[in-house]
Amino acid sequence: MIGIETLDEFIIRRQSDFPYAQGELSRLLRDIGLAAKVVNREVNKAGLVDILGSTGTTNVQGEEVKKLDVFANLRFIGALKLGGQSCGVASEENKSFVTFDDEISKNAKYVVSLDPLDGSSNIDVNVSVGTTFSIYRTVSPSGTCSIEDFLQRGSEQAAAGYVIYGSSTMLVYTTGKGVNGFTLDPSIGEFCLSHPNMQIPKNGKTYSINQGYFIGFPDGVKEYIRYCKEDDKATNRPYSLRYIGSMVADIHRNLITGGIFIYPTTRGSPKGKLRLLYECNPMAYIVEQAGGRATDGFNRILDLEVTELHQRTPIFIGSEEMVLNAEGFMREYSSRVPKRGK
Ligand code: P6P
Repeated sequence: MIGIETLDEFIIRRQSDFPYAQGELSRLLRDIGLAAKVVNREVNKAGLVDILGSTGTTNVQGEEVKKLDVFANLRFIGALKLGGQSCGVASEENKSFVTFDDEISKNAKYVVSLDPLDGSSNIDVNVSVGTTFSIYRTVSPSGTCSIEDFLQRGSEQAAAGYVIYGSSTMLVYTTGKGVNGFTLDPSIGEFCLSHPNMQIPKNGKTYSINQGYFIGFPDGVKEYIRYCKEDDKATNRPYSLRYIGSMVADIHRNLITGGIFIYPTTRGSPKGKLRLLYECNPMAYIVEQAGGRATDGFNRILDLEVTELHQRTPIFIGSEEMVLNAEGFMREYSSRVPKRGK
C-alpha cells in the first residue's frame, strides 16, 4: 500500500537502531503485535459470543476474572512461547511467572511482563480496555529464567508499550528512541503507522482521578484537586475531569491531548492500586519517551526498586508541567517528604 508503513515494516526498518541486535527484539515485538490482533478480534465481538461475563474465578489480585481476561492471557503467553524470543512471562493473571523450557526459548535473551487486559471491568459495558507490556533483557545465566529477570527497575526496560482496544485499536510502543503509534486497519489485518514520534503536550487542561475516593486521598492530592477546580482563566482552570476507569485509555487520551492521570494511595489501596511491574513501568517509559513525567508523587517511577511481581505503587503521570505541579502540592502538604539522598 503506497505511503502506509506496517508495524512489521517499521520494526524491520528501525532494526538499524540496534546495530548489535540480532533481530530478537524485533521478532518479539512482532509476536506481541500478532497476539494483539487476535485479542482485538475477540474484544470486538465480545458482545456476540459467550466470552462476556465472568469465569466465576478471581485472579491473584483477588479481582473477578472476566472470560476475555483469560482468553487474552492465554493468547499473549501462547504467542510469546511460539515466538521463541522470550524465556519467561509475568502476567497480572498469574501468581508467579511462567517459564518456557523448550530448546529455542530457554536461551532467549528477553522476558516479558504484561497485563493482558487492563480495565477488564469495562468489558461488559463496551468501554475501551487495553494491554500493557514491558520487555527486559535477562540478567540470569543463559538457559535459566529466574525472578531476578523480572524484578528489574523500569529504567532497565528494553522496550515497553500498550494496545488500546477502543473506537479503533492501536499499538503504541517505545524501544527508547521515541514513541510511535500504529492503528489496526482491519481491511488488511495490519497495524499501520498513524502516530509517528508521539509527544505529550507539556501542559494540559484535563485531570484523571477517581474522586469517589477523595476522603482517603493524601492531603497533597486533595489540595491539587481543589487547585484543578479553581476558576482562573490565565491557567486554563477549571480543568476538565475525565476518568474512564481504564488506565490505558485515560493515559492514551492524555498522551495525545495533554493531561495528568493520578492513582494515589487511598483507604482501600494504601500502597496505590496499579501494579509497578506491568502497568506503571511500561506506561511511565512511554510517557517519559514522549516528553512527559511519571512519579509516585515524590520519586521517578522508573527508578523505583522492584521487590515483587505484583507490587503496587501510587502514580502521577502525564504532561510534565502538570505532574511537577501536583508533586509540589504533595511536598507542601505531605509530612512524608523523603530527604534528598535517603
Ligand atoms: P478504580 C482497571 O481495573 C484498573 O486497573 C485501571 O485500568 C484503572 O485506571 C483503575 O484500575 C480503576 O480503578 O478503583 O478507579 O475503579
